[in-house]
Amino acid sequence: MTLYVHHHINTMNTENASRRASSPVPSSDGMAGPMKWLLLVPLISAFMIVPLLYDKYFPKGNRVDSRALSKDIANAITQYSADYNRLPRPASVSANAGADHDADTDTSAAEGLIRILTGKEEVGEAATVQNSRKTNYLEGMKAAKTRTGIRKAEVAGSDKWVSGLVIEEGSPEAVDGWGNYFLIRLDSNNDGEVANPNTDEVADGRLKLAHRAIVWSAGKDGKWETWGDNLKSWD
Ligand SMILES: [Ca+2]
Ligand SMILES: [Ca+2]
Repeated sequence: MTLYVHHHINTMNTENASRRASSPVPSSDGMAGPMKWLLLVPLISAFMIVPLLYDKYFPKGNRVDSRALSKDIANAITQYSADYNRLPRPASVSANAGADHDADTDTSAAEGLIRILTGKEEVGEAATVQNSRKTNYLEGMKAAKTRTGIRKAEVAGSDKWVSGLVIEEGSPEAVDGWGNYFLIRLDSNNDGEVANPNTDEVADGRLKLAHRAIVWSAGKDGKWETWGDNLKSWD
């Protein structure tokens, strides 16, 4: 064994010697140290960049996405109300609601709000169609991605999609970065403001928000009541 190793080292030395001999640039053994460090630079860079990229595309990415998506939906509702001079009325908001209170809804297919905002109401619904011009107010919203992890949230959501608009079998919906539906508060009583759902902000005295519609995500923990990680369409 010792003999073999010795022989191997000898072979390497011979190879190095011949390489040095054929090299046009004079070289010395002193170069080996700095060269080794130079080779480490890309490796060290990779070790520094990979966690940054991971942060960018995973936990933090979901936060950025969810905030942007909540703003897309809030803007779509505002634009719709400017065009039609009324707010969209999702399934859980009855026809005569809104006289004295604002309404909460979400971005599930069952509520139908996203269907209205994308102009995809059924022809058979002619009498109740709310977006007769079929304007797609969510045209700029990104498409949802296929889920890869397991959804751990307590709130309702999709088992198949995350982070965007889901157009499937004519029942569009929208999900946040963790696959949960966004919650929405509409200014159904038309006084130009809604009660602030954020208990942290309410504690600071910010009771009302001057918006026709506000949209928020339950955040990474999938709980509406924990506002530390929730993502909001306002500010
Ligand atoms: Ca109101
Ligand atoms: Ca939360």
